[in-house]
Amino acid sequence: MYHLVKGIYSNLTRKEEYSVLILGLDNAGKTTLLENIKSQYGSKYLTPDRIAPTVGQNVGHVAVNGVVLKLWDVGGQENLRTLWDSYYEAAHAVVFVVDSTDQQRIEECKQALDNVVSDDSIEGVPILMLANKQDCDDRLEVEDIKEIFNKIAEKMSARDSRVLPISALKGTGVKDATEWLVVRLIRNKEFRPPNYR
Ligand code: G3D
Ligand code: MG
Repeated sequence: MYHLVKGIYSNLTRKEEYSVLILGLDNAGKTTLLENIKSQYGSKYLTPDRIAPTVGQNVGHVAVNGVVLKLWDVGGQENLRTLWDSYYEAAHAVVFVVDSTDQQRIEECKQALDNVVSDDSIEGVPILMLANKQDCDDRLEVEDIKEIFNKIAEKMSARDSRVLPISALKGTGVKDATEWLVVRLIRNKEFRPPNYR
């Protein structure tokens, strides 16, 4: 009886969990974004001045609109980028963070995103591009970033994709971005079913 009740209870309380991969070049703001999402949705917060370059991976769980997001912040240095594809099969969405102030590396950034969207194991998965550091004066505007990434966006036409402006440091736009993501994750759930926890 205990097991039956426990089983029914855990069925009622189990939550859908979606894995979200946070990718982008090193210094784009991935770890800052993860910490900001955790702070806005009530997970333990690490202050931005304690963030060191990510060598392995950081993982955070947050509950948003009735589902759980498992956010993976994978290191973005060149030698770590080859590891990204080992995460693709388990990913329900990709967040690609762009440093809007780093015009010098925009080509490298395009190449990195192109590699991501060209990977078969991630086909059909929603992709959210975030034009980060929009609080800085020397930034590219979201429209410029859209234009730069237009060619790649054409390859993504069959799936949900979007470019949104944020400041991961100040938290501006982060909730809108997270909520956009949750809607798309749920919409895509037959194609890529969630895990249950
Ligand atoms: P990464 O994890 O993608 O490598 P980090 O990037 O999150 O470590 O961020 C790299 C640097 O960019 C950090 O600065 C961080 O504070 C800064 N940063 C991240 N997001 C924003 C933002 O929205 N606005 C501004 N102005 N800065 C941002 P430091 O100086 O600590 O290296
Ligand atoms: Mg990092």
